[in-house]
Amino acid sequence: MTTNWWKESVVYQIYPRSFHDSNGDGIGDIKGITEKLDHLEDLGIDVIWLSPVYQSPNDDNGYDISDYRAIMDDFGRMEDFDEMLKEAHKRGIKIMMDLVVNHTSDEHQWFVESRSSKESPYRDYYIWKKGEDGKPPTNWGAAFGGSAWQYDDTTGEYYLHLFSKKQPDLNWENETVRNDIYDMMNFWLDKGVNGFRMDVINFISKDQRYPDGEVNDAGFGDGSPYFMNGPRIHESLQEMNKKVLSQHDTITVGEMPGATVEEAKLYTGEDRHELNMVFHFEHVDVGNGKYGKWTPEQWKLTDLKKIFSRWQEGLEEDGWNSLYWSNHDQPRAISRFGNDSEAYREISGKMLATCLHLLKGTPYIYQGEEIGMTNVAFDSVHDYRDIETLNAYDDYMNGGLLTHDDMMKGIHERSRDNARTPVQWSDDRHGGFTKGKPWIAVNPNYRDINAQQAVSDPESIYHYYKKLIKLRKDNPIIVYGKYELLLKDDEQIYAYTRTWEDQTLLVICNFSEDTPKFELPKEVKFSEKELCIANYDVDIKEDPTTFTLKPYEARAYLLK
Ligand code: TEU
Ligand code: CA
Repeated sequence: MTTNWWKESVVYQIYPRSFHDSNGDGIGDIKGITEKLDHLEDLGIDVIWLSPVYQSPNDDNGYDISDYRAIMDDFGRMEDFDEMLKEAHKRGIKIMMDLVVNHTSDEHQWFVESRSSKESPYRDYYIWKKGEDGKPPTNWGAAFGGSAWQYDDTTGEYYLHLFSKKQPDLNWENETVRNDIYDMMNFWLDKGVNGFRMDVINFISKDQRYPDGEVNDAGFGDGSPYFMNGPRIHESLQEMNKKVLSQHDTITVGEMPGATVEEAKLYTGEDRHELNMVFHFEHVDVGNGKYGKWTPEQWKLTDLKKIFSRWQEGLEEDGWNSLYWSNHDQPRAISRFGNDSEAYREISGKMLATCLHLLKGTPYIYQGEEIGMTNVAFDSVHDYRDIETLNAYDDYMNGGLLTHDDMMKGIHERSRDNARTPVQWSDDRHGGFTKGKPWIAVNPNYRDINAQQAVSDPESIYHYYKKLIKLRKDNPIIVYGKYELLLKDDEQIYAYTRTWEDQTLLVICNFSEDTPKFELPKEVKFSEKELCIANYDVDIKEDPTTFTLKPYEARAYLLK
C-alpha cells in the first residue's frame, strides 16, 4: 500500500536524553516522553522522530548501539516503550525510529565476537584490514578525530570506524549482516512503529579498493569520495525497500551528508523504491570557514536561497524534500539563521518557521524550536558533553590550529550541545526538565524562555507554530504547490510563490534587522487576496504589491 501521508505530515524530533526526565536521575527518558505527549498533540504534529533509544554505552549518546532490540537502561524498559507507542498512536501521532546501521557500538555482541578471532563467524560483520608498514590501511580521518582505523591487538588487524573508535562500521558487503539488519527492522515495524530516520545511510557502501584520500591540515586523508553515496548504495536501499519497507506503510528519511540534488533524485524518486526523502546538509553548512563549522563566517541570504531553490526545483517533478533548520547535531535555528537577541528572538523565530513550513516538503521541528529556544554559551569547555565538541577542542588545541578563544567562539556558535541542553518546560529549577541534577546544564535563559510561558501566551512562537501546522492541514497548496523564487538577488528578503490549481501562495520573509521595501514582481497577478499568517499585526486591507517590511517580518498571502 502506498499513500502520501508523509508528505502531508509535520515531524517533531525528540532527543530523549534532553527531553523530559520522569524519575529525577537527570536524564530524559521514555516515560518522560509519554508524560509530554499531550503537549505534542496540542501542537498538532503528526510524527515523532525519536533519536536512538536502544541499548548503548553512550559514547555518542545512543548513536553507538550495543543491542538493537533492547531499550537503553537510562531511558527505561521495553514496557515503557510499548506504552509510549500506544499512547502516541492513541493521539494520532506516529513514531519514526532512528536506525543507526552504518556502525554499531564496539560493545555490540557482533563486534565482541568479531574482534575475538579471525576465524569468528562474525569476523566479516565488520571491516578488518591489515596495516601497511605499521601504518593504517588508508590515510582516512574519522569524523570525531584521529584515524578512521583502529589497530586491535587480539588479531593484529585494523577495523574501520568513520566516527569514534567505539563505533565500528558494519560490513554491508556481507549478506548476513544485511539480513540481520532487515530482521531487526521488521522486529520494530511488527511492534507498530511507523518508519525510520536512517543515520548516515549514504555511508554504508564503501569503495572496495579503499584508496587514500586528499590530506587536510590535520594530516588525515578525506575518505568521503570513497564512502559517501558509494558504489552499491542504491542496490542496498532497493534491497531494503523490497525486503522490509515495501511490506509496511512507512515514512523514511535518509540522513545524507554530501548528498546532492542529483543523488537525492535517485534516493527519493517514486519509481526507484528506495526512500521517501533525505536530509541534505547544504543549507546548514553555509558560512563554514577554513576549519568547517568551527570557524564560522557570515553567510549570505542569496546563498541560502540558491540552495533551497535548487532543491525545491530539483525535486519538483519527482522525489520529495525534507525541510529543517535544526536537529540534535546543529545549533538552535534562531541563533543560527535568525536573531536571538531579546528584541528579535520570537519575531525571527516565527519568520524562520514561516519560511520553512511553506516550502514544498515535509517540515521537521526540533524539540524546543516551538518555544523559541536558543544557543547556549558555556564559559568552560568542561561544561560540554558532546564527543565531537570535546575531541575537536583537543585536536585543534593540540595541533595549534586555533586559539582557545577562536575555538570557544566556534563552539558557542556551532557545537551540537547547543541543541542538547534540556527542553525548558517551566521556570522551575532546571527548567522543569528534572528534579535531580541534569546530565548537561540547562540554558540559563529558561526563566524567560520555557514551554509554560509560551503555551500561556496566545501571541507566542508556540501558538504561531500551531497556526502554521493547522494551515498546512487546511491548504493542499502548502503540500503540493509548485515553488518559484522571487527577487533572487535580494540579500534581505526571501520571497517565493507556490502555485496550485487557480491559487498562488505568496510568502515574504525579511531575514534582516532592516526595513527593506518589498515590491511584488509584475508576473504575479491576482484579483483577490487573503492574509494567511503574519508575525506582526498587519492591516488586512494593505496591498501586498508594495510595502515596507519590519525587521524579520514574515507574511503569507493566498492570491487568486
Ligand atoms: O550524524 C552524521 C554526521 O555527519 C555528523 O558527523 C554530523 O554531521 C556532525 O555532527 C555535524 O558536525 C549522525 C548523527 O546525527 C550524529 O548524532 C551521530 O553522531 C553520527 O551520525 C554518528 O552516528
Ligand atoms: Ca530519567
